[in-house]
Amino acid sequence: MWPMAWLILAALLALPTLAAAQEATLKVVSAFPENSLYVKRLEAWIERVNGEGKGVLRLNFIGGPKAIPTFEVGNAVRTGVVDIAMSTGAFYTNVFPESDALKLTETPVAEQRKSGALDYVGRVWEQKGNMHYLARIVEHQTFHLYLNKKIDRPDLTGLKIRVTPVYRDFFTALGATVMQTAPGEVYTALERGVVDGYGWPIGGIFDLNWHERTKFRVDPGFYDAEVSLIVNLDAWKRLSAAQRDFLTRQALAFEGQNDFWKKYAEEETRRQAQAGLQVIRLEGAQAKTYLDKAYEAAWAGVIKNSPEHGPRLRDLFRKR
Ligand code: 173
Repeated sequence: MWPMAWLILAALLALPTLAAAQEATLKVVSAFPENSLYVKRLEAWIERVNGEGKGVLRLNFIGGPKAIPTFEVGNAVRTGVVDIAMSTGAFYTNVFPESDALKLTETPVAEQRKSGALDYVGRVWEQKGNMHYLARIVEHQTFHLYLNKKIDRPDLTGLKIRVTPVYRDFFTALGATVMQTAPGEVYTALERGVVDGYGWPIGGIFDLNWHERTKFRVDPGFYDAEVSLIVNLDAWKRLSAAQRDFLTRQALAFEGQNDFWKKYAEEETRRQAQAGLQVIRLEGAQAKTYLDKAYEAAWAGVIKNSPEHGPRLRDLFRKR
């Protein structure tokens, strides 16, 4: 009887520690500003995950670029300063240059999962970034050039344009002088007239009031905006199989909502027109030159920076 009582007592004493060990808490940051729609959707997702994950997993949202500056988020994930980030490849080319290639996918992420493209991505992210690639939570958003000076052909000579690695090679190939800033610095750059325009997806220019300082949008759009969840690989491996499974299912459910972005693209196009933004529409041969240059310049950049993975990624990302 007594040994049994001791056993029960020992089990009761161990309970809190066991429970604590069972529920993992992961620190999450965003490379995008807190007032962006990306972050609002992230926070809603985190709330759902925490509701359903009681006793299994807890996500603790630390914040946006005020917590970790946009272009340092990738290294924070690589080294484990944070466990999870919502970011885009262009923001962590300082960790490994292949990251920026995700903008060049020509098929939806659901197809990339079936074709094996995302398995390849996963291996590169693990080996070169010490990251587990969890899910793509933004797609169906073409990038655009927004301007305050009018152009009538695909030539940006004499214009200064705000970029990230997403647009750098393309806008440079069109003759622009480029200046890199995080999203959080775009408004001030426009306000001070430091730049004549900027690159951004079709959706989101109202989030930080850039529409107040924008006259034109150039069509057609190019590439496909990518925002993803990436996890520090050591933190990922520390999770139990059940925790990894739970997080994967939650992230895939989030990714499964990406059709939202199709409707959002239409809404934002309308909203821009209502706000008085004028469209500079390149057509026919000019549109073709513009788009060909966009893809040629970007792939040349990716392949130059990664002769090892660049050509394979181009092959895997192509529409079949
Ligand atoms: O900051 C940017 O213009 C950028 O690179 C980006 C990438 C994905 C989504 C939105 C913006």
